[in-house]
Amino acid sequence: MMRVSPPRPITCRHLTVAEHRRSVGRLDTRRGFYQPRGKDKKSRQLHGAHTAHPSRPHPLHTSPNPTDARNPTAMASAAASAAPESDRAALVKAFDESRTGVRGLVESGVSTVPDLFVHPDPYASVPLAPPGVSIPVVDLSLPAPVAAAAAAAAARDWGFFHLVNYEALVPSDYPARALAAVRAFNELPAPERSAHYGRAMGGGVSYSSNVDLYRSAAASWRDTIQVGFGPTRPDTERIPPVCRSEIVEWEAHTTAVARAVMALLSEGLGLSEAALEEASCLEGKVMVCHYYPVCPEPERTMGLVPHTDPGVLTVLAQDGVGGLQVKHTNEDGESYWVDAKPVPGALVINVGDLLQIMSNDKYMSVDHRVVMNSREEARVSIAVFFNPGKRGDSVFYGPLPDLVSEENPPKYRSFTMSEFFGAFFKRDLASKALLDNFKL
Ligand SMILES: O=C(O)CCC(=O)C(=O)O
Repeated sequence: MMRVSPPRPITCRHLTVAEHRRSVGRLDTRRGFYQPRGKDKKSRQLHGAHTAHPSRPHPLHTSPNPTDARNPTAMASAAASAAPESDRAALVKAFDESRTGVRGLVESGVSTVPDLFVHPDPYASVPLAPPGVSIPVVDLSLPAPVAAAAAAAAARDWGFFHLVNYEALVPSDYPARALAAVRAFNELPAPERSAHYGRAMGGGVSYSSNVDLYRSAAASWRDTIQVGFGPTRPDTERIPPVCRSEIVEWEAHTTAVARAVMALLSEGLGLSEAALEEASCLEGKVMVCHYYPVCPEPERTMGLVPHTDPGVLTVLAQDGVGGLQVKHTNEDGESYWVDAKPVPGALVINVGDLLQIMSNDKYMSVDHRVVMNSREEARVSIAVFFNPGKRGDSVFYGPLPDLVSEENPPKYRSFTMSEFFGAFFKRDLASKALLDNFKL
């Protein structure tokens, strides 16, 4: 299953000096975003958010009046910028009913971030990492015991790592083909996209903006195709044709990668390499294909708010634009956000809440977020969340029995998957403490 080559001494990669300089430059730029801004709310409402982009005519701008009822995207964009706070629910609805997502707002020519999407001081809470800090790298071509030790250390200390040299498991044109196909869908003309828009997971597939749009305090700058691949298979005909075969193929390839990573992480816990797979952790899977459109004011919104993933393991492919950040707490107890800078050919792997529970806190599920950092290029990422597939009222999950003893008592009670996901869906993405529901 894994290609074996002579051990290489380094499994954790740190930034080069040139990369440090570049990242420091970027961090400074981003800090500069906190500087006082020329435009106050009123002037934005008067001049900014529904100004048509003069150099980019768009089919949605056929109406000279942006509130023309035949032009729902322009209506949503005008409403999103001009109505008072108390009308937020109506704005959310108008935006959702435009059926073209954040990409539709950009197409309509917004020149500022509409109030619906404004996050209060989005980048101020935790500092950015000092130069030289980067997430670990695990090399799948190393001998299994070496790779397992590296994966276990990364899962314990970071909850995140880059996975490299997995090519034995994935055709060479992936994940690039899948990322390009998702981009192609999101860059179709609005009427073609909107034909697929909807929040219901009909046949296990949906395309919408912000899964938690109606629950969150502020919307985020992204649109998402979501496909539930297991335990029930989706009706793949519902996946938009322009990215259908690539999405279906990528699911098979990520499953192969997840199997290999779960084997390493099982070994890292001192269990048999099949332990997590035998607990059905490869059988439940949801793929989310995110599109983060270009943003006129990246400093005022977020791509994805800080959150942990609820499941066992996430396999993420990202293009070269960047924006994913991981919260890390160092040995001195200092926390900061670390850029998970795109590494060519690498996948990002992270531990979810369920794996933290199953490992009895040996592995950590950590906060991560996506910052908007590009006014020029839209970002695409595809995450596949792996969860236990065996469900039902008599199937319980909790710390794996082989990992608990009198000296190492369970830190969590056991629960069914319906209880677990019930707790997850009650909260908005940003709220913490899913784990607290199950702590002993
Ligand atoms: O787009 C990304 O890089 C992260 C996606 C993610 O964290 C999520 O979907 O939960």
